[in-house]
Amino acid sequence: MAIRYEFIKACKQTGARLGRVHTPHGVIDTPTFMPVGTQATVKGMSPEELKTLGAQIILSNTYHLFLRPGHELVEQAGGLHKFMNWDRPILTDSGGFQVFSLSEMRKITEEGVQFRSHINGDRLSLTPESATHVQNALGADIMMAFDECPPYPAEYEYVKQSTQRTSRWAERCLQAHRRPHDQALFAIVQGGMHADLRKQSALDLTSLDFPGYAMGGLSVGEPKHMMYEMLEETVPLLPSDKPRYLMGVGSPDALIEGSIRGVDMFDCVLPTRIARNGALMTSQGRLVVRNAKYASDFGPLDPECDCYACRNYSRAYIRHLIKADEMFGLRLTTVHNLHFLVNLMANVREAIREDRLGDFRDQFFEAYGMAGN
Ligand code: PRF
Ligand code: ZN
Repeated sequence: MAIRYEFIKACKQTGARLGRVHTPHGVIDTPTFMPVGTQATVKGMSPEELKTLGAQIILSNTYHLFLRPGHELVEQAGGLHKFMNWDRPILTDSGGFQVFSLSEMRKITEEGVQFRSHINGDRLSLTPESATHVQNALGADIMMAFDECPPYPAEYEYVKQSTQRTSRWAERCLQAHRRPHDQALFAIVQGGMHADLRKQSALDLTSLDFPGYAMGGLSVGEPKHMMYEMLEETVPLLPSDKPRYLMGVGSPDALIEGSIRGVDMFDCVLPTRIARNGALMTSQGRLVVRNAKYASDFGPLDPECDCYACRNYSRAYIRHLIKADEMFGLRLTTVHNLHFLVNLMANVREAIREDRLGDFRDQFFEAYGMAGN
């Protein structure tokens, strides 16, 4: 087995779990947040900076690397870790999501997905087999099964057919997998917002014995309470001795609520994307540093943060950099937002250890401002 999940304890107040995932490139403390490095780089960050802020695992994308520079090239370089100089764990998403959000003229069949490259319009396809082989060439510690993420809202009958096909695809991924000894292939539970389809998906996939399970198809525009309901329906059906990953979720409130419902891993472009618009996550809630009211504010982005940006630079300076289109401004806001979420998860783990995650949630929401994000 490529990875091993070590359960440490459950929070007596909430049931959230504290654990560790052991991978070929080191240990991940869970629950964890994974910064997204879509194109084999977390935009603007060096691997050293990511380590300094405490990131233990990053995510990259099959879809993007398949299109450019090509998985053969990454393999020639010695794999993704070596290519990008990141020696800690990496997870690659399968492309089954990005192909739907980015490419044009997609056509889904039982075989896979045909689409046109969003870069040059080339006619391409991904199948469960090719997505698996591309990920084998990239060489991440954790790779994802090729799935379809149905849109929200979607007709029950469509979601049912799609979810059943995703399960058949998962089995094909498992068959095609060439490196089970050093790459863990996770299955992805789908089922839209339908509890019965989610449960069936979880049952079908858990019968196949994957080393980990993800919940996909959530955070696609549905209200948050609905996502939490779906987690409550699904997580209890997943094996307790394997990691559980909630895909594409990264708002602070959802990281806490997801942890409480038994999720171990999260990823999202949110912190890095909003950073590039000058938006920050702080202990007092969202802050848009571009706003005029910060023009002569010489305090840090977040008075409670000890990241590199907050220790050394003011809101006024960072606002100036962003308004003047200086790259350094975006690097500082990115450092801060990533630090904020990585640190939030360290606080969540500490609270689980001390059986007080419920209190932590209440205090956090009070300071962050209601539902927040
Ligand atoms: N499937 C895959 N990647 C994803 C998702 C999914 O459903 C989501 C949904 N939030 C984010 N990333 N393969
Ligand atoms: Zn900071």
